[in-house]
Amino acid sequence: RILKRQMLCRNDIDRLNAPFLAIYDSLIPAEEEKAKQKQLLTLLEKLVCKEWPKARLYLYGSCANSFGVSKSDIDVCLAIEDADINKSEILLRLADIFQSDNLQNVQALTRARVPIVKLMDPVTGISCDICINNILAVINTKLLRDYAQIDARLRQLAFIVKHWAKSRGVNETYQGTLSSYAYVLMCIHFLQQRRPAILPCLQEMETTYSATVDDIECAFFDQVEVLRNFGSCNKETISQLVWAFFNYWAYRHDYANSVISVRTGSILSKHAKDWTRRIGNDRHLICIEDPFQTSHDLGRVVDKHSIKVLREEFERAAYIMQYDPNPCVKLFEPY
Ligand code: 3AT
Ligand code: MG
Repeated sequence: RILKRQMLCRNDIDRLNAPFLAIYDSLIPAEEEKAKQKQLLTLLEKLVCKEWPKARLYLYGSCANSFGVSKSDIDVCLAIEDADINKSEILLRLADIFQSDNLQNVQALTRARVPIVKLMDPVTGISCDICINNILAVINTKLLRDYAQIDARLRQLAFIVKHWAKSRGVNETYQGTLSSYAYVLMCIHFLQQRRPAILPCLQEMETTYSATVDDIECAFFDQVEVLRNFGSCNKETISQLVWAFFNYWAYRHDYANSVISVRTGSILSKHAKDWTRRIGNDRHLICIEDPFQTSHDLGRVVDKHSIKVLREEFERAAYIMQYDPNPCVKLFEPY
């Protein structure tokens, strides 16, 4: 009888596959939008190279890691070797250059945690943030993009989780909730942990790509074409995975002792990382290890108040997945 009941549940949950996939499809950016992003990048490259012929521009973040929904802003990194000039001067010079070329809303934020120039291109309507020499972000963008190519369920799950987080107001680092980057890492880790695993751990495999940035060695397996069948023994569907993801973060994750680590494809202990107490502003109430800057906890923005908000949202989502007659609507209801 128990088996029959489990099968019934499975059927119930699988009824949600089509609506979840429809939501996913509706969020994917159109080719036309991708083309506009390229067009803007080409324009910026042309302007930047006039001033610094050896400089390069890289797209990073969601416009390049394949986890970007439509109508997102783009993140650009200017890689420039000239060590003599300081970042603020470069940003101010960039702002001048862009302003003279009729780009709009140009603003140099030289005092921000990550200093940037912001602008809006009136031709494509795209807004853009440009930072300087944030090469680790370019590399973590590649890692995420490579993971996305291994199993289609990662991109589907991450789109749904990001959409849920934005709708529910828990994708705001300045309010103590998590960044999109952190949510994508949570999805990758979750799929590494399924049995059979849906994703491998690229940083534990043979090195086919490596780069050293600020003394940090970034090495991983990036020939992901050969891993296209990696997760095929696991037949879980998107709705089962969404259910299990929220159930994990609502009831199964050990917030007191565990750190999730995409780098090792496993759970580490807070104790081993010495993340057991508050140091400065790092409270370590939910611990997500950055795959390259391993001393960096992406959960460090979370405080005593926002951890409660976050956990209640995970519980709400788990409850809806289990009991609500119409989870695909209720899950994303604005808060
Ligand atoms: P959105 O679609 O814009 O919400 P995104 O993937 O662009 O998502 P963010 O805007 O949060 O994500 O961040 C842009 C990129 O910057 C993503 C990642 O490559 C890098 N990044 C963000 N936060 C961190 C961090 N704390 N440590 C290292 N890299 C980070
Ligand atoms: Mg972004």
